Amino acid sequence: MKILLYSPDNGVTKNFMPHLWMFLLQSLTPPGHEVVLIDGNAQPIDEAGIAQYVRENNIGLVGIGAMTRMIAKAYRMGDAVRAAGVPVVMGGPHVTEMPDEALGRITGKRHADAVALGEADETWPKIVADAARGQLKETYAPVDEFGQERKPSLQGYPAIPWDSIDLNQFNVVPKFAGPMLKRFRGGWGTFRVIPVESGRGCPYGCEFCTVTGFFGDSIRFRTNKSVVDELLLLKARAKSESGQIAVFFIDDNFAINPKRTKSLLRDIIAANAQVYWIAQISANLLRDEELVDLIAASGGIWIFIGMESIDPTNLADVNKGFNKPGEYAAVLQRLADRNVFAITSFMFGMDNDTVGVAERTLQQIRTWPAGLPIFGLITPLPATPLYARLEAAGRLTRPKHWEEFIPFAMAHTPLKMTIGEAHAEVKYGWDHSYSPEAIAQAVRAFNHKPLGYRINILIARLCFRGIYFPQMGPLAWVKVLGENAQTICDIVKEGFRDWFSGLCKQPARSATVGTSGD
Ligand code: B12
Ligand code: SF4
Repeated sequence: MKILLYSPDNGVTKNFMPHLWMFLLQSLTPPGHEVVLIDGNAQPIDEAGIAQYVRENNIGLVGIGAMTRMIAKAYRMGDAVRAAGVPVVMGGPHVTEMPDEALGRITGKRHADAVALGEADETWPKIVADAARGQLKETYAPVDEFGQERKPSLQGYPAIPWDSIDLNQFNVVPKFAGPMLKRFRGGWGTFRVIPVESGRGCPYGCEFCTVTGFFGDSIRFRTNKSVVDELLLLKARAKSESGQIAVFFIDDNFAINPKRTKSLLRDIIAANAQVYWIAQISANLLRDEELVDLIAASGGIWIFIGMESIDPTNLADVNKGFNKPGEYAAVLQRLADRNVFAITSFMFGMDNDTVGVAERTLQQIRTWPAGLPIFGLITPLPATPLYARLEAAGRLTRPKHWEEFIPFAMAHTPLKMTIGEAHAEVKYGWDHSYSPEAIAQAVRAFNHKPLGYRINILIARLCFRGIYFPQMGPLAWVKVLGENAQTICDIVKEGFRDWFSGLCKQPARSATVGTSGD
């Protein structure tokens, strides 16, 4: 049987990396079946296109996975595939929380023949076998022989064949620049961000987060060896292409068990498996100096920190009181001292937020080492405690906000400001962090460091800008590059100066970002 796995785009932002679930399920597919992947972020496709694709390619089963914000598109694509006579199975966080919606038990409009609830590592082979026999069941749940929920162990995690997977669609380096950049600083002919998971689960139970409910508070890890082997494979591939690979450790909270994280990082270093890497770690776990040392030594360059708010009352309200705003500066400095920088994520529209929250937050941010601040609105995702609380209080203004995804739009009324005011705060945050002046200032903050750091922050800021400001087509990019021309020119001039002086000297390994091995 030929199987298509499809991940929809959200039509607004572009993902910079592929979705892991597609490669994971592909690797877990029993022999005898062929699996093809379409990620809508890289290969945009519409309803007519997918219907034509499944017909022309003799597809026997389509698997669709989506987060809440992509679910409306996922349903439309599922409808088109089913109308073409091909069965659809859906999985991922949204349909796990709302299986009846996908199966048409609420509205009568059915979008999927089957739904895979929760983690599908063990149910996927069964789904494929049932589909091949034409006997798909409606729901597949990860349960043991006694019907008790069973979270898959990650000890037998499959080897994802990253060395042979076609990753052309996820190359961030424009085609025209590739051949020239192949020779730049150890090879930048390609640059890709690849998702790798080292473990699953986070027990913290923040009120707005689906992770604790979905992956459970049972934390599970892959063996250090399987993670290290995966990194070595990726590193070898990057080298063979004269390119670069950065790994995004997509664990919910990469250092949730600091002892284990440290042992993994030590093994990465011992195996010379360092690549540039990014991970999500909560601020409280970054108090540990030894952990931060190992992060830097093993290739960590960006750490995503869910700061959420600088107001302890807000944090307590959403069960994230373990975040201590008073220590944010020290945490970020500890990272910056080791040349590791932070993506700091904030949510506005929280219950204790009032007008001016964005400026108050920016005042704090300006005192921290420069990084990548991002701003969003607190969003009631289905099946979260936040959703239940707001529903009970009658505060949901768009209880089914996912039926029509609107970026950066509240779905409930904040307590101390209006919805419009909350939207304005988010805009203020982005405007003042990603204007050409703000970008230039962030780049200047790295003036005392080697050029690699300035290139890193410039590219990252230009890309992250696109999370809020429409930046989808080439024209939008031309505009952004034009607006930031001065900063870009300064960096390019300095790069050429470095390059020429490098030509005159004995070749030496230049101090670029992080500690990626070679
Ligand atoms: C990496 C990641 C991202 C990446 C992008 C995704 C990517 N390219 O990988 C980035 C950083 C860009 C991102 C952004 C956002 N993310 Co995110 N992200 C994650 C994260 C940490 C890991 C995803 C992952 O790969 N997991 C590992 C894989 C193996 O798990 P999985 O995807 O769930 O797949 C398993 C099952 O669900 C199932 N499955 C999944 N799909 C399918 C399909 C079929 C057919 C079948 C059978 C089974 C199946 O099988 C898999 C194996 O068990 C998750 C949290 C988490 N741990 O999952 C949040 C998560 C998915 N993100 C979330 C959110 C809310 C967001 C944002 C909206 C945040 C924001 N406010 O901006 C944005 C939206 C991005 C967008 N595209 O519009 C929520 C989604 C909740 C929901 N109900 O939708 C999650 C769950 C985290 C949370 N805090 O609750 N995210
Ligand atoms: S620490 Fe992060 S992953 Fe864990 S529950 Fe809170 S928001 Fe979710």
